[in-house]
Amino acid sequence: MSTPIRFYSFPLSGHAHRVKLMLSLLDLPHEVIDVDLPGGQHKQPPFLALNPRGQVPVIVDGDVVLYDSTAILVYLARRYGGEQWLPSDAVAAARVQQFLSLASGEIFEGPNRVRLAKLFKRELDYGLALDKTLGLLALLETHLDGRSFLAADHATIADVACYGYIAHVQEGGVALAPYAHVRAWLARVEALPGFVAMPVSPHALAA
Ligand SMILES: N[C@@H](CCC(=O)N[C@@H](CS)C(=O)NCC(=O)O)C(=O)O
Repeated sequence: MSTPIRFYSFPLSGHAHRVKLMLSLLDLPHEVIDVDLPGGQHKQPPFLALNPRGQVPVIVDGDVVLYDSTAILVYLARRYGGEQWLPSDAVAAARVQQFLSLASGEIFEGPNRVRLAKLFKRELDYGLALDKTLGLLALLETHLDGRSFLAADHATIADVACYGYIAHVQEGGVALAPYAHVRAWLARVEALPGFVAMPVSPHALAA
């Protein structure tokens, strides 16, 4: 690789953390560019030229510009990671995809939104987001009973995609104590070589 990957991020973004974690697990040289989300930098033309959806994360790798966290995980795994992170076998790949969809669906609607409500005081239906979060955690608790990782017997991008918002769900007012299998899975992800944590929000520390 000639030049480092440019990674447009925001420190407290769980979506951006997926990319940060993958870059670190793969030990890929990269340059982090923090985007001023509170200041609206992501809705200005220079950033919209990179991502017309006006969101982080974005990566620029040579002439490849990509947005959307799970799409970026697919790219990094295929280009730099090999079979382990995203298998090519039809069934194994589909099992990974099930959890990328979960990350963009239920995790977005549940753990992401309870955290948005509590930490960032976003006006949204907290009760609905909480219901979705509890349903999701129950589903994961059952799924992880007897499994080490989400989509294979080793870590894949499914685990990378799902980790951050589940690990930080307590910032959204949801306790992880009742979910022993989920907590054991989080610990297994945290033990991976190259693991990097998502920062705890100063608001959460003050609460
Ligand atoms: N589907 C996108 C969602 C990204 C997303 O929601 N990013 C948030 C930060 S966590 C953002 O940039 N929000 C600003 C906005 O939507 O205006 C992904 O997976 O990357």
